[in-house]
Amino acid sequence: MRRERTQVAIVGGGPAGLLLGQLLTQAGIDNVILERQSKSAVLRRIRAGVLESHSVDILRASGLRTRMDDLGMPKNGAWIVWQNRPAHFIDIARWTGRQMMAYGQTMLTEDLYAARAAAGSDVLDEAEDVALHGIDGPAPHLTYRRQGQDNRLDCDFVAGCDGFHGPSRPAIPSKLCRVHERSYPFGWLGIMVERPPLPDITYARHAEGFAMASRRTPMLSRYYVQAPISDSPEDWSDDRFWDTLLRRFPPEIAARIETGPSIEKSMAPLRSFVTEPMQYGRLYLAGDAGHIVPPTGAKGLNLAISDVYFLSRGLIAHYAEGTDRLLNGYSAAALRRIWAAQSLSSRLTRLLHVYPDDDAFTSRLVEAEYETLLRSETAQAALAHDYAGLPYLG
Ligand code: FAS
Ligand code: PHB
Repeated sequence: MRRERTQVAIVGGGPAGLLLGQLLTQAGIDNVILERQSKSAVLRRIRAGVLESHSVDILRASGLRTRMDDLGMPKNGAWIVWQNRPAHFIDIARWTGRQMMAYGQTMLTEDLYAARAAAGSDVLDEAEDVALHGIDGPAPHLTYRRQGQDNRLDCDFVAGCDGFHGPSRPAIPSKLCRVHERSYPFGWLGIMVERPPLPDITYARHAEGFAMASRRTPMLSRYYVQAPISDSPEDWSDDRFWDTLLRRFPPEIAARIETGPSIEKSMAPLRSFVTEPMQYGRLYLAGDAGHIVPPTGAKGLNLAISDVYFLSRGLIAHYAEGTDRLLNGYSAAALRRIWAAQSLSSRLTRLLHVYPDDDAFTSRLVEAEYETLLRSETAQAALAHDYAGLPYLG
């Protein structure tokens, strides 16, 4: 058993783990990232596409060199288009004075890997059987197997950034956790296509179901359609996908969508999930390890960034000032933004999707909700503030 030591052991080399590593390294705090997959497998993932302005601020302040300002696209908001009703623009620039950034998670993950390599500390990828030990005491450690070698990593703290299926959350005794969960009777079937995107993110609500248009670059578009949770990507030919998507957009917008062969196709289940608290002993959960939101509000990646912001401040204060007030308050600070994002994501998911058990009364209630949005500047401002994301402090 090879034995090493670090100050903060990070489980998971996705956006949360990588950004935490970046912020700790910048603060001179030694850290090791253990990632189960290969670097190429992590970088093949296609997920989120929108950064809140708060996330952009954190990334800029982190000293991280990203291509965000070259390849990203600042946006004033997003459109909702509703079958046979006027469209609504969620105008975050008008109501919050902020913009959002269309910049893909894949590109951000590439930037984070490059920054870590440039700092001379690679991610330990293909780390198998990562297990957490002694997290309820003062000297936790991890064990893992890598390149045929069994290893032990002693540390002061463990950051569980290992996503929904990782080992960190289950390391917290279930009797000490409150789990809040809701699953949805549908998923998002998504494709990537090498065609020019629509100018703005556009959510479509049709009697048949939801569809959405987004972007990654001026020549790379991302589209989604609501699909039964039992479907798999193999059930959806490109022709079936495009026919469904174009049907769910108003004709004048569908006419502007450039279709083509998909270069990626995947099914994302929708789930709302929060575990409380997000810390136990020397273990701190961040990102999808602690919570999942339906992608309707574009919050998943942004919550991972805000969790990491709060956790890094606590760890930096511990090492720089010897104070643990921020660490002790991590979970409460993170959960305030998490529940605000859960609320927005659930409301938008309800508004924009057709549920299999929707009766006529429910359908009319949902339409009335949209009518209020069209009529009321108060409702428009509230949605814009929620969509833009809670400020980090205060
Ligand atoms: P991640 O899941 O990204 O990363 C966790 C990492 O831990 C992974 O690399 C994993 O391999 C690793 N890991 C797991 N178990 C491990 C173990 N035992 N040992 C070591 N490492 C381990 N959000 C949006 O805002 N918009 C979207 O459109 C959107 N689409 C999504 C589509 C899909 C299919 C999924 C699954 C999520 C989507 N999300 C979206 C949410 C997504 O972007 C997450 O919020 C984001 O990836 C969170 O980052 P992490 O917390 O780092 O978790
Ligand atoms: C995306 O670009 O993938 C995206 C944008 C907005 C969402 C979800 C996903 O709400």
